[in-house]
Amino acid sequence: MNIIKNTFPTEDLQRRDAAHHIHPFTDQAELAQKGARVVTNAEGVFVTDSDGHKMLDAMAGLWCVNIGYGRPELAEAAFRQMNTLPYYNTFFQSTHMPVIELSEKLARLAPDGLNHVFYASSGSEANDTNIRLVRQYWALKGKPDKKIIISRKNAYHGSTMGGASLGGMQSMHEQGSLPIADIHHIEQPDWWSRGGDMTPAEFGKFAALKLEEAIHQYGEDSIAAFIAEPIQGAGGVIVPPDTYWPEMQRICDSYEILLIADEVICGFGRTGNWFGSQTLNIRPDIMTIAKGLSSGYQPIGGSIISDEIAQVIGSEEFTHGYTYSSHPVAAAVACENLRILEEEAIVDTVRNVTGPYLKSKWESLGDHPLVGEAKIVGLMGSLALSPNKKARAPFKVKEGTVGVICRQHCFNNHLIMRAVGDRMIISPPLIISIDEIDLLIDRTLNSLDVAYAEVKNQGLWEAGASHK
Ligand code: PXG
Repeated sequence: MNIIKNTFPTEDLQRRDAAHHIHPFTDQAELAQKGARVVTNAEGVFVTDSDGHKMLDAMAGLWCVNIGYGRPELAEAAFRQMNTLPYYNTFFQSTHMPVIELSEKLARLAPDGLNHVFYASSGSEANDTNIRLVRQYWALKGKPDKKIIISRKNAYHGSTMGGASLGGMQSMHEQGSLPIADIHHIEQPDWWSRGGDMTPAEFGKFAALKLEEAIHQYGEDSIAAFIAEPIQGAGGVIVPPDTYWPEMQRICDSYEILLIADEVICGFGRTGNWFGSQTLNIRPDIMTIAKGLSSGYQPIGGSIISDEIAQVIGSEEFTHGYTYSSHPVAAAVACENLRILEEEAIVDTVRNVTGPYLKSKWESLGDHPLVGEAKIVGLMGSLALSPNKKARAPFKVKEGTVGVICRQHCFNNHLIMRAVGDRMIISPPLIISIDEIDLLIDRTLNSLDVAYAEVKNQGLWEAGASHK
């Protein structure tokens, strides 16, 4: 069998990588100097690098390896499918077994009324589908001017032209003349850094009302949809105040605006329910899915759409599709992944056992002197690092400096955690055990302690302008 094994010295691999491989979201020159971490294998919640370091992966890869690494059932499902039908498309009135089975499963697991799936190979592609889909939906209903999509600042919806436009990341918009036309961004429900003197409840409502203001500004007849992650992930695991989503739902219901819940991170158990929309009581018309759908073992994403939208869209040819929409191997692997999630009651365990256990430990990290706030829902959490928690103050030094220091100490402690600015975030595999949660918390505490000492030693313990 042709398996690519590591038999080379790490520096050699790093040099070859730097010579020919362009990494996503990476400063290539800096990486070429430092050398990439070469990951060679993984099992459960641990990944191992070419120097033999075994690290607890508190990010589940990129928020996706929900059932953990190393499940042979998924490899076998791919092998079986490749031997039976490695590829066929579902254009031109064809279909195949894996996609029939997967669509049926998704319709059963999704909230009531969402029973139809259009497939892609990623979350970005699925969100591109959504842009065309909602505009075509309104055109078919005789309202071709309903084209604008409202999103939020600091949202992440992908890297394609459409996905990055829906996203609210300024650094992404600056490259490639984005956003594309008719996409606008409103306030995000980030009380910690944007709530000023308001209580979280007041700010939640204030941020939600920005949608109503946008509707009045652009006109109900111009707005096709509102898109949002139930809980913002890549933006820093921003958990909205409790008052936010009920108000958002009311606004979407009162005006004729489709609600797209981007479940790429929140879906498939991450928040303790199958979908984040269920945890946050959201009733979407469309859900974007990817990542946990196959636990990252195969690239697959899609849009789960309501009966109403499916009926309207189905009245004419929808001139949209990717070569790998409904890929049979990806669909077979996703089916097997969903079988494991269901049969092993992994989502229930997150809701009733590991989620509550991690929550109590995680929230106690809020008492650490380096931590301003500790937030967590299910198995996605964040720590806002701050030199003055009462004032909710950021550090005076450039945003992200302290986050990078903390992240480096996490790596030194064999813990993979992300830093988004000065927020530390986690999203571990959903199969993490109680003992592994203890290890995660231990390593986090050690990393915070050393990071705190280093921040003080470097003279960085100084507050910038308060967020209050
Ligand atoms: N929507 C959401 C909510 C996401 O988090 C996408 C769409 C795009 O999915 P694809 O499969 O096209 O990547 C995502 C992806 C990070 C990071 O640094 C997050 C994502 C992707 C890459 C990096 O946190 N989320």
